[in-house]
Parts: sequence; structure tokens; C-alpha cells
Amino acid sequence: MSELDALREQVFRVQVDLEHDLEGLSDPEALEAFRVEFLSRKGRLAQLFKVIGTLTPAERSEAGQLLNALKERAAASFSARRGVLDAAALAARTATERADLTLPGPCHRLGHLHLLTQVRQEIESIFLRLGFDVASGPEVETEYYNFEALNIPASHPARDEWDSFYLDDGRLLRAHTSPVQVRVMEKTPPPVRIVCPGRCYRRDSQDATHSPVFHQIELLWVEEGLTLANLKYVIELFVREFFGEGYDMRLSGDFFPFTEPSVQVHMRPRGQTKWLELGGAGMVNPAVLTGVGYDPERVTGFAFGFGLERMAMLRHRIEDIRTFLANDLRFITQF
Ligand code: FA5
Repeated sequence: MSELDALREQVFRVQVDLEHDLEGLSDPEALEAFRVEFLSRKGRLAQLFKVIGTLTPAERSEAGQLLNALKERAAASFSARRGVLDAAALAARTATERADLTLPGPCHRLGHLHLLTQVRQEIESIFLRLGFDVASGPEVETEYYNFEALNIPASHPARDEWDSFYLDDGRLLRAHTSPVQVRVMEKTPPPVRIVCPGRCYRRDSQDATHSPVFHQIELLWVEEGLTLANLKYVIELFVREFFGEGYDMRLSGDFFPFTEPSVQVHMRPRGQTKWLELGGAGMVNPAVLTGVGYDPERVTGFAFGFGLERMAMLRHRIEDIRTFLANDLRFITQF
């Protein structure tokens, strides 16, 4: 048998082996073993190509054609088989790794407004319904607005009650929201009907009901013919709206330089003995009205300033004002 005949036979055998082996391949490792055996640089096909060197020039061309045809068929069969295996692997993966889109997603904790913000917004909305506007003023105030314009001259002993934090330029962090009364009246002719929530600062030592930073809500209504009875009515209406039933309220005499007469407002849950001071109120002092250019013979007004923290504490039975600032999620997330 000539070399060429022998080669023909070998090509045929390799072709048969190769097709047969490929049929049985079922995983990527076996496929790789097949590639190494038949198609790698030292594989069975490469060995056959070496035979060409031993042939006569006339035989070489036929041998080359034979071997190249074998190589192409082998490569085609191999990649076809690989395609089948890949598809099977993918099908197996998608069968087991299926994503259930109906499962609940990863849970993100949603934030919400701080209790004090909720309370402020609720109070604002009560007064907006009653026809009041919401006003605001600066937290860094001048002595004039914080004191003088409110009938508290420099020598007045009441200044001690509102001892605040001073800046180098003589301004101070406002000790109450009452300065906004003056700022609004200066700009607006009567009638005036506003509420003003805001942050205040005092050099009060901390305890369960006092904090150096706290919030007040100021109310001011100036118009012809207003009396203390109107003030009492508005406070009662507000208290009932905000607290609901089940609370007692008490007005008692007090003194503020900017109101005359002045009262203090106390509240307590019905059945309890301890009163908590909500704030002060009174008829706007004629001196304050004159100071902003109003005619106290023609218009009268009333005002109040309530502590926002105190109201939240009463309604939610919070024992200590310091919890508002503690930044403790266990507290914050309860509301
Ligand atoms: C005033 O600040 C007056 N401007 C209120 C006022 C307005 C009277 C309009 C008349 C007319 P007083 O200092 O009492 O008043 O404070 C009012 C309320 O603010 C207190 O009752 C309390 O609820 C709250 N408050 C005062 N200081 C603190 C503090 N350090 N921590 C928490 N709340 C406070």
C-alpha cells in the first residue's frame, strides 16, 4: 500500500473516530479533551499533516486537499457541538437561576419628617384654615427687635429672662419669636393676622423642660375691636384642634412688657395634677403699636408665643425635651 493510500485510510479513520467521539460529548471538560486529542498542535490531525513531508510532490496536492477538508469538517463539527453544549448549559442555568420578579425587593428604610416638623406643619395648617398667614423672621436679631421695639429697654429687669447668645457685632440669637411681630407690623398696615413658627435660643440651663435651642410659635392679630375674649377664644379653638378632647387649659395672670394685660397658658392631660406651661399671651401693649406707627386708639391686638416642644411633649406624653435633640432613631421613628 502506498503512503498516500495509508494516509487516505487514516484520514477516514480519524474522521470516523472524530464524529463518533463528538456525539458522546456532554460537558465542557470532555469537549476540551476532544480538542486536545484531535485539533491541538500535537493532536491527531497535526500528526497527519506531518505525513505530507514524506510524500512525493505529485501525491502532496491530493494529500493536502484531503487533510484540509478533514480539518475544516473537524472544526465545523467541533464548533457545532460546542454550540449545542453551550445552549444546553444556558438552558440548565436559566431553569435553576430563574428570577422571581414577584418577590419583594430589598427593603430600604424610608425617612420621614421629624416630630417637631410634623407638629409645626400641623399648627400652621390649623391657622391657615383660620385665615392667618405664616410669617418668618431672622434667627440672628438686633437688640432693637428682640427687646426695645417690644418695650423692653436696656435697663429693664425683664431682659434677664431672655438672656441670649450675643455676637461680636452686638446682634444676638433671638430669644423668642416676638420680634417678628414688630417686623411684620412695620411693613403691613392693619389688619394683621399672622403666625410665625421658628427657632429660638436662650442661656437656660438644660433640664427636662428647657433647652438652649427650642422652637416657638408666635401669633399676632391686630384689628379694630379685638379684646381679651377674642384671644381666649382663639387659644381655646386652637388647643381643641391640636390636642383634641381630654386636656384642661388654664389662663392665669402674668407680665410681659409687650402685652397688657398678659396671661400665661398652662395645659395638662385631664385627670393629671401637673400643669405644663405652653407659653405667654396678652393684648399687644399700646406702646408697641405706637412704635410701629399704628394708632392704638383705633386698633387693638393680641399675641401669643407657645413652645413647640412643649406642645409635642404634652400631646405625645414625652417626658424630657432633650430627647428631641438626641438624634436617637428609636425615638424618632415612633412618630
Ligand atoms: C415669651 O417668650 C414671650 N415672647 C411669649 C409671648 C408672646 C407673650 C406674645 C406674650 C405675647 P416665655 O419666655 O414665657 O415667653 O416663653 C414662651 C414659651 O416658650 C414657654 O412657655 C415655653 O413653652 C417655651 N420656652 C421658653 N424657653 C424655653 C426653653 N429654654 N426650652 C424650651 N421651651 C422654652
